[in-house]
Amino acid sequence: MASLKLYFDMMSQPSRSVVLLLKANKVPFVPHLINLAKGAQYSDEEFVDVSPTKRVPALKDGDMKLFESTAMMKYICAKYQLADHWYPKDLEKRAKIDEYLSWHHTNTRLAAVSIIWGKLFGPLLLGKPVNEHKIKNGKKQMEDCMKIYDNHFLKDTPFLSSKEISIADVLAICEFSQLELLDENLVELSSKVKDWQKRCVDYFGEDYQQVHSILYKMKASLSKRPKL
Ligand SMILES: N[C@@H](CCC(=O)N[C@@H](CS)C(=O)NCC(=O)O)C(=O)O
Repeated sequence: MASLKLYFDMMSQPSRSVVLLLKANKVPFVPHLINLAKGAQYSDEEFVDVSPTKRVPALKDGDMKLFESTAMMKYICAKYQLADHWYPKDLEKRAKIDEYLSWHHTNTRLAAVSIIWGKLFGPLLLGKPVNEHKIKNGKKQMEDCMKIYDNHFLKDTPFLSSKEISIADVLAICEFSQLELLDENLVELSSKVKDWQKRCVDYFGEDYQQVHSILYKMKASLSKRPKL
């Protein structure tokens, strides 16, 4: 039996990142679903013991417990000796991947989360009205992010600050995919970002589709509802 146990919900962007990395590298793991919509992050005692923040993803490997998707992906790269491009050993290359990983949380993720909660999850899950202020701020931040992607992370490279795909790309594409739940014209991605996104999706092929199947199902059911 696999030693690695992963606690996740596929509706969670960082959860999808970790699952995608594991699947793409055929690393076996024991899945433990945490249904956030049902509050399992609070009620599942085994999970709460592993993740003191009560957030997914989290993992357990023997006695080792870990939360935070980026820490987990780095651990998986080292423990399972994944191909170097995922998280290069070369100091400079690694620093550039770390640069994206650090930037991601307060930029791409913050912008995407503001938009998605303002427009969709707030009304749908919490019964709140659409929050135009949140959406406006998120869109502005996403526009700023596009400039950094175009002029920095994707300036001269097909993947984020790298000639080859890495855990930075995994983290980023699983955040952008959440925006697919929204109307297509709500968030404007730059053409460079769209091309990079397609490159990543093509790279992962069936694994990407599998990891996102729950999102596609939700998108299909949302399309049958009156627009918010
Ligand atoms: N920085 C964390 C973010 C984890 C996170 O925000 N997880 C969300 C789902 S995407 C969660 O578990 N939320 C549950 C809650 O807030 O109750 C990571 O990258 O792992």
